[in-house]
Amino acid sequence: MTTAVHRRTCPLCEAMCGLTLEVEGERIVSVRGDQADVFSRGYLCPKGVAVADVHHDPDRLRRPLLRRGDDFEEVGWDEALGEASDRLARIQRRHGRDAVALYLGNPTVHSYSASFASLELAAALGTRNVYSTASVDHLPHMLAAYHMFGTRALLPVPDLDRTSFLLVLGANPLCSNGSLMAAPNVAGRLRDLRARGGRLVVVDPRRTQTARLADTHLAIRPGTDALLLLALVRTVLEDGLADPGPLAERLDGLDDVRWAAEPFAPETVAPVTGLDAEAIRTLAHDFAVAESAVCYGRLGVCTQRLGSLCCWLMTALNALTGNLDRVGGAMFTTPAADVVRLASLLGESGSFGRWQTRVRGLPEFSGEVPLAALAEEMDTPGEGQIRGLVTVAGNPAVSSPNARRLDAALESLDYMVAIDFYVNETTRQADVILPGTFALERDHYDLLLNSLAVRNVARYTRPVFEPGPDARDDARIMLDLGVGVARRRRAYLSAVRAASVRRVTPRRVLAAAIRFGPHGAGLNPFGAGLTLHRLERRGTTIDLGPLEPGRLPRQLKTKGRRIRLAPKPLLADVSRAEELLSERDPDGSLLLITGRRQLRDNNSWMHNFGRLMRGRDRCTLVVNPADATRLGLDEGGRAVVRSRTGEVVVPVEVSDEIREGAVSLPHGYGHGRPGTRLRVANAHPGVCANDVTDETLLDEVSGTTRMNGVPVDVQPVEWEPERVPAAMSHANDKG
Ligand SMILES: Nc1nc2c(c(=O)[nH]1)N[C@H]1C(S)=C(S)[C@@H](COP(=O)(O)OP(=O)(O)OC[C@H]3O[C@@H](n4cnc5c(=O)[nH]c(N)nc54)[C@H](O)[C@@H]3O)O[C@H]1N2
Ligand SMILES: Nc1nc2c(c(=O)[nH]1)N[C@H]1C(S)=C(S)[C@@H](COP(=O)(O)OP(=O)(O)OC[C@H]3O[C@@H](n4cnc5c(=O)[nH]c(N)nc54)[C@H](O)[C@@H]3O)O[C@H]1N2
Ligand code: SF4
Ligand SMILES: [Mo]
Repeated sequence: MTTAVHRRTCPLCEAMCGLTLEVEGERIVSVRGDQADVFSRGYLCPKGVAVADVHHDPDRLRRPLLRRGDDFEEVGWDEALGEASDRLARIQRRHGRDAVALYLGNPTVHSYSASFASLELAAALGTRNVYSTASVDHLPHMLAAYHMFGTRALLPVPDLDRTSFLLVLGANPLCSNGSLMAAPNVAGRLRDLRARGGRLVVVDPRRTQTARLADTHLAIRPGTDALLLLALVRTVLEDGLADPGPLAERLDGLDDVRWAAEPFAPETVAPVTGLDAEAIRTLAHDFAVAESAVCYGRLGVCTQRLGSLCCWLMTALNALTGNLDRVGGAMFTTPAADVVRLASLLGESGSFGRWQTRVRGLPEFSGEVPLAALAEEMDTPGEGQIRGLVTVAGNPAVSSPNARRLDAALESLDYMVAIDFYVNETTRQADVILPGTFALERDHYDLLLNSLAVRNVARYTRPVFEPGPDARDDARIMLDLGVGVARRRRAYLSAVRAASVRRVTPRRVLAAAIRFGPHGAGLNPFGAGLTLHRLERRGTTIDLGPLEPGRLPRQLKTKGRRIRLAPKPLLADVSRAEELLSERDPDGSLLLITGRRQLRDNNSWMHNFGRLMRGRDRCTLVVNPADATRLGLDEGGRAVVRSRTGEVVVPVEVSDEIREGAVSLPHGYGHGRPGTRLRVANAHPGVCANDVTDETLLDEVSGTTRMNGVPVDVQPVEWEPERVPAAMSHANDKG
């Protein structure tokens, strides 16, 4: 049989590595890193190879499933979509539009067409109950950008390849491969940083793989990063180290920042953060005097009690030290399809607090409300209660806080539609499952991720496999469903809108965005500029050069193109940081952190492949030796972790890589639930970290859940045959 070679981008994480796939007939026989890719240069991680496993997975659904009693039956698309549209429209007619909720999961971001279509589906449903993973992920970053720059789409990216000082808070890019910082082979890039004399400082309660590469590791107490950042800002201002450079004339609110940071001297924050005052001062000085420097942070500082303050202060620190929008600092991309402009044209630059959730009054952000509210909106009776749900590429029964409550609430829904290709912990509860094609059967362009990359790159690829006649992609499914529900609700305007997008197709929107983008050909057919057609003919990654300084002013969406260095809603939250100053944990108390990405995991959905699941159990509780001794925990023994919301029983790993007072669980496990069809994953169930996270613990400003810094109680478990299975599986609490 002849072997065809296909080259395309890995769709699994933000790094966008180039892959070379060898295909014989319908089979992928090998996956390698593409040596010729100008961005990834041959790098790939173990998950990259597993794209073949997803593609060929016998557990992956290819046809719609309709619930029949306790089981599912395969049906045709028309029947499945017809029933789904009927039932959702009926709920909306009877109980109002908000009675149907939409949940958008993480993989939506990796498909440009699904990203467009999800906006249309939300518009067609016309519900205020839109949820996504943003509020357990990067919402604080977007909120800070919205308040400071006037658009949530303008997210700074660390200039990883040129900086001389990288300060990382609460991120482990060696395992996550970088987030809001698309960069294949982060380890290589960080080694390059060290080799050119640059410095790396990592702030993390755990000595992560990234921390091990660093010059300095500061093992901070969970949830106190805002105090550290305020102390850094204060020191920079107090010691005359502030020098915002060319942006100085655009900065508003410098005095407010000075005033806000005043109470946070390094000596004051030291005992609460668990860091040394002198180390904080040194860090502030080194950062400020470095030739270039950038402060970067991810989940550990987003999904924690003062996440929004952290995201604001990181950008403020970069701005004050002259490192915003300049080479080696926090920069802005010039992607082929300009997402900032596109967002503005589509009316998606952002909004805040236009409405509140029904039960707890949590604020809307850019058309969505916090995931922490989803369960209560479903299980609290009354007008406006959610009775129907559409999930798209998401697994909220594992990924949302207090996941058990959500799991139970799913069961109480009148109707649930899942656009997904697995019967997993969430979709097992659906009434209809609509499986879109996997990435290799779709065309691919990294619309969103290109705007967050450490270099300007662009690539468009055709599908590796032509989808079969009976296959549909996610975008088409969402648009069909949107049209179907809107029509049946007699919301003809919405129906016409969704139908016209379906007619135009996301591909044409993308083509226009590229043609009229910063590198585009515009209307000149003879120019050398980019068009989608030219990108398609190339097929490989095109390098559009390093990030350019001076991008910010033109892109600001604030009045008068000013930078709000001290936005009021964030400034007001400094009072919470002050409260934290006087807070002392009782002796022996423990805080759980659940940001522990590992190279062979991908959130909850890639545990179904033998090659990624070999080796020892990765779902363990990491405990500091001092805490282990105090609690009587042994390496390899089991512990029960309890919080307000629930408990899990998990193997213990004793290690001084974690600081005292913190314990760590990875997120994304908790398989083995009845009714799921995940042969390999179910043999490696692990426990669901979100069985013990708490939907009432938030970053209050944004409504983002505090997935890191959850108070827990930990005890050893002696072998008790009855209780262990009860605590470890959901078999007993679900019929
Ligand atoms: N291999 C792999 N890669 C992935 C994913 C995956 O599941 N697996 N998921 C992708 C997704 S969806 C995302 S959003 C990104 C996330 O990317 P990252 O944020 O880089 O990944 P995490 O492992 O969650 O890192 C969070 C770090 O924060 C630390 N931390 C916890 N609490 C605190 C705190 O209070 N303060 C500080 N300073 N640190 C704290 C944790 O110890 C952990 O090291 O990764 C993406 N890449
Ligand atoms: N405790 C704790 N909780 C967390 C986190 C944490 O660090 N700690 N991290 C949070 C973060 S950053 C994130 S992003 C979320 C992730 O939360 P989710 O997005 O809800 O969960 P995933 O595990 O990414 O599940 C992705 C789903 O999409 C399906 N899927 C994969 N590819 C496709 C596709 O192409 N089309 C369709 N239709 N479906 C597809 C998979 O089958 C799976 O059901 O979890 C969050 N939850
Ligand atoms: S780092 Fe791994 S999962 Fe991420 S894009 Fe590269 S190969 Fe794919
Ligand atoms: Mo994420």
